[in-house]
Amino acid sequence: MLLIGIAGGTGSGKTTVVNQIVEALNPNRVTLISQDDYYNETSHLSYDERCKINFDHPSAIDFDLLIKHVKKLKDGKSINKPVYSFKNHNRSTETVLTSPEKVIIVEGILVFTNRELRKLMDIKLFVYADSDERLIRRLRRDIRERGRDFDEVISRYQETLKPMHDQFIEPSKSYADIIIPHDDYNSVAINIVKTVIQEALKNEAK
Ligand code: UZR
Ligand code: MG
Repeated sequence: MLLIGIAGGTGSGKTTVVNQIVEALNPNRVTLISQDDYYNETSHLSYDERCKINFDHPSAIDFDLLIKHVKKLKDGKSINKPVYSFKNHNRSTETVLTSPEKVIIVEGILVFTNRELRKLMDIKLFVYADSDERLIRRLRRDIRERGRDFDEVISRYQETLKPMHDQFIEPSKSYADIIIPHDDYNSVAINIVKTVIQEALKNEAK
């Protein structure tokens, strides 16, 4: 079993890279774990209080549960994966029964900031894009898909996203085995990554 960690700032293109890897590994199946589903359970807070949470700080993530689940998957056991609702800023009541495949991907902005989680990863990829590109993508996505308005996205960016990115996410790049520049579709880098993963799977099978 191979555990791949994928980090990178918001809007860097993590989801695109993940999809390309999943496609490239076809017909091998991949178990995908997103850090977003592991935000702390905050049902005891009101909606307004939840809106004030700093979602870009490592303390917003339930790393204990995330690590527990990753270890379980590595042991070949299934997990009940939490499901996060961006609309309510909270974990929803449902979970998804998730089984371990040969390749497990853990993706999220902060997944390299936790040492214990890092140590579980066999391959670490960091997706890199310039901050203006990321802000544009973030604006588009949050307005179109996550029900936010322009001012809300901009003030979040200035108040928490950018400072947290500079403090925690950007420095975690140094833990990466491979940095993927993703200002545009990068098929060369994806092919390299695909080869690295297939080699690792072959070595495992020996
Ligand atoms: P990606 N996030 C929200 O917008 N709302 C939430 O309830 C929880 C998280 C954001 C979070 C982070 N920051 O920048 C982003 N904020 O989701 C991470 N504010 O997701 O890697 O897909 O951009
Ligand atoms: Mg994403």
